[in-house]
Amino acid sequence: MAKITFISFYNDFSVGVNVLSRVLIEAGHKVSTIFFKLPCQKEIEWFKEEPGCMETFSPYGDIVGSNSDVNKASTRDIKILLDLILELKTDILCISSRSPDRDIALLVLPQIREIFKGIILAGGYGPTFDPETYSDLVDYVYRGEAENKIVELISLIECGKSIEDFDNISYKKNGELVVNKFGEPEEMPLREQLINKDSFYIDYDKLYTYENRHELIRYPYSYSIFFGRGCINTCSYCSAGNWRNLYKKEGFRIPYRRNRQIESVINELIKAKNSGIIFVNFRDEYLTAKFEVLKQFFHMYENEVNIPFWAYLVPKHVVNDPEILRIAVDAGFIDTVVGFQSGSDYINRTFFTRPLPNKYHVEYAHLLAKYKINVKYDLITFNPAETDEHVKETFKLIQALPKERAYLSCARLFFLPGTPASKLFAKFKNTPGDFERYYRNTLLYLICFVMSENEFGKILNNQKMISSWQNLLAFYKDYLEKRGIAFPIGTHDVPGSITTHRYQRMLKKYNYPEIIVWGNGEYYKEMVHIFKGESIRYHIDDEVNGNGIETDISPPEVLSGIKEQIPVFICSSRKQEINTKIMNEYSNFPGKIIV
Ligand code: B12
Ligand code: SF4
Repeated sequence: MAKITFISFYNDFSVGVNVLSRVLIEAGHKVSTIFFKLPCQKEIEWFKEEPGCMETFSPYGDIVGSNSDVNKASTRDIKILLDLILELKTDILCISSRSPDRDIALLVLPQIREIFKGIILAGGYGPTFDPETYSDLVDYVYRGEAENKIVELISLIECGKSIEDFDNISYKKNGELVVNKFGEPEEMPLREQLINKDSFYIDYDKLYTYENRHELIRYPYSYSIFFGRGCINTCSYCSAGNWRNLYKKEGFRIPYRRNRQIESVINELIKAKNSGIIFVNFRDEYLTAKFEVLKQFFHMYENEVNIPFWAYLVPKHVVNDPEILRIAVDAGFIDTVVGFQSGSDYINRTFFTRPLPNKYHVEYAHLLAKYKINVKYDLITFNPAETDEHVKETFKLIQALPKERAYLSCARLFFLPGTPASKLFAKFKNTPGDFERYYRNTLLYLICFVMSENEFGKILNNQKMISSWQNLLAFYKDYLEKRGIAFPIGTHDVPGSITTHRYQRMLKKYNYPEIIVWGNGEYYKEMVHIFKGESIRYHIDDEVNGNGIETDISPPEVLSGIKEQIPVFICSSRKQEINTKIMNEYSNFPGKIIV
């Protein structure tokens, strides 16, 4: 049995590490995980000439940097990390990282190398696409998927045998990079994850354990999962969509999608639900399968999981068959992203290798609006291939989008290694002198989003305004403030954001003969109207000075006496706590708890 420690950078959760941890623990190893630095986004004053991580724009117009560009590891952070590695008595260290983690890897790995005498392995997107850099920093790089290889790999290392001939391994020998061939990938990757309580989080000079991670992590009640792996597109700037091409170069044809068995996904989610999770993120490139399979999955999800979820659906599939969307919404679909990237179909086709015309995405956006889905529209700015005409096409696109429950998210074009984008854009030269123009265009997109066509036309005719990003930014901020415009994020914290309309839909669909409502505070007051006309067996308000509603029974021991399948609707800012309380204290309660 080996003592293995994973290190993941700028993450608070890693499906890859969780999957590998399960496989290793089932094989008898002891596994710990260290999340070194958490995901971080901060406003910055100006663009970096060469950002190490993606730069984006807040919907309020500010420039936002991320991760190592804005929250570098301090000397104290690193000291805590080194001490922890030694304290855990690690035998084998497994680094899991992405390309933008390069800076932190270059900073931290040499220091780890000095104090840690065991074998260091590195895997994930970063080392897979850049074995050259990583093989100088660690003993061995593992490229590609590892769930069917990791146990054998670790046991060879444990027995002191060489892994130099092992498939997918890269390393430096006499200064030369050795890159081994790939082994057969799994037909059905992404096994069930293990949520490892032996996890540590280091950020802002402090160490947190799994138990007190809530102090650091904003949404510890959400769960990330994959229904399957693989994208049906291959956008030029994306590593996930080009994963299949990586395998193709190695002689393996993997299908566009490799979906897990429905039962395995549902079982994993039921376990997550029973542990108190109240939000699910499907991290699939697209949550997609044959319609019949997807339909069956959403039905099972609705019946057995029924937690609101975030996912990407395939716009064209939904437009061709809107029934998919209806079933997804019934299951709990409440939030998503629609990627437009450019308003020009030509730019999307030629430079982003995204062949689907925008009209499908616009139609999809209208369908989403019909179902009150929260949505973020993605655009890529700083695109040197775009002319003024393409920028105008983007204005037109923005004007055609539904605006309710939506916001515009602009990101600066960013080249990831292993993706074709850098070649496609190679002939263009961007200089810092261009940054002001790009920023002005981005601000105009944001302004266009909140204005009528008429109003926006006037802005475009105002030369003084549009020739200065400072003027545009000041005008935009003032415009938002005067009109009280704020942009929505789908969260349990605000009733109208994901809960009110979802509950309304369920009440209508199921027409329950009786319900129980557990609600308190302002949260409940805001949504009480939806229960008008319902037959409510009990109103539960367990706040000592509950200012929400009249209380029939308090405290809610009443639940323990109920034998019928009567649903409980939780309308409270303490949703997670109440949900956990019902599960722990009234575990025999037969009804559904609807979060
Ligand atoms: C979820 C996710 C996130 C989450 C991560 C936390 C979480 N909750 O899981 C969040 C939202 C934080 C995130 C952030 C970012 N992400 Co992200 N993210 C993803 C996503 C959608 C899933 C990752 C995943 O779980 N994959 C599935 C697992 C099983 O795969 P895996 O991690 O690669 O692990 C497998 C192998 O790589 C290998 N492996 C992995 N680690 C190790 C270690 C060892 C030792 C070994 C042997 C093997 C091994 O085995 C695993 C099992 O097969 C991917 C896209 C995708 N579909 O993969 C993008 C992706 C990983 N993200 C990406 C990027 C760039 C980012 C950012 C860093 C962008 C930025 N701003 O710079 C940001 C961080 C910014 C921020 N502040 O939020 C890129 C990475 C590309 C690259 N070349 O590195 C991806 C691929 C998307 C893309 N555009 O192509 N992300
Ligand atoms: S659709 Fe999304 S996940 Fe798929 S290749 Fe394009 S950007 Fe990547």
